[in-house]
Amino acid sequence: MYLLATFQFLMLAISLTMTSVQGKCDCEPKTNTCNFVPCGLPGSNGLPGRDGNQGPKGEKGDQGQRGMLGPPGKVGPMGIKGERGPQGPKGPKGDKGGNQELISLKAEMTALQEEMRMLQTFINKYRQVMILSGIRIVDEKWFKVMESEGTFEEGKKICSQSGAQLAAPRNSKENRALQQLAKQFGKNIYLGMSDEEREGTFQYQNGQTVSYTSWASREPNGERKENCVELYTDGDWNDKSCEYKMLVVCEF
Ligand code: MAN
Ligand code: CA
Repeated sequence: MYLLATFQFLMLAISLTMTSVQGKCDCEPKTNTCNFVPCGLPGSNGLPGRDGNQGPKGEKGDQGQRGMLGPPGKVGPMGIKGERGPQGPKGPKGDKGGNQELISLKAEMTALQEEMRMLQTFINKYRQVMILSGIRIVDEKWFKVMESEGTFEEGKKICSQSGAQLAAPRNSKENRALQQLAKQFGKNIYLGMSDEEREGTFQYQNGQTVSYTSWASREPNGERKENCVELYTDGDWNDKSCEYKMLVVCEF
């Protein structure tokens, strides 16, 4: 700063000297002669000027130094499958022949027995509910008490409308089921048979001659007046006129 100020002072002094030598003079216009008049002492140094404008962009610098080592890259793809290895050593001795199979068969049987027990429980409950509803199952035959009572002809019609026919027991087991229904509902039942076509020969609805019977003593005795058959609540049969109103039981 001190050197700059000294330099500036010197430059100003030189400049002022030059000016006074070249033209700072009082000339006589008429004579065209000059009289040198010595100029005053140089003034004191002025205040420094304002900062100049930003200079132009510098030239491109030299290449920098090599950077530090970067982080490792991502894992590469899986390699190709290797070759099959050598055969392993011999395994331990197996169980005694058939033992394992027997154990698994026993477990399977126990599971099946449990399933059977549950199914039987289900069937028993189902049967109980059906009995209360007037349904009895004997082997593959189902007997069902219908809602309304009727004569022999009405009974036949009611059953056929349900795709069934009037119940006709073919053996003592079926007869017993019907007897239980008659007893349960307190009413006699018309059976699906008659001797209307040929007096004295009772036939099923399909025309076949009746093969199983359970006549009460001294029955049938009605001859041409009693062509239908009723089942008493004790399971015995009686030939009877077809016009009474009885419990209608169909077989499916
Ligand atoms: C009534 C009727 C007959 C039946 C006799 C039995 O008269 O039901 O069909 O044979 O009773 O005593
Ligand atoms: Ca009779």
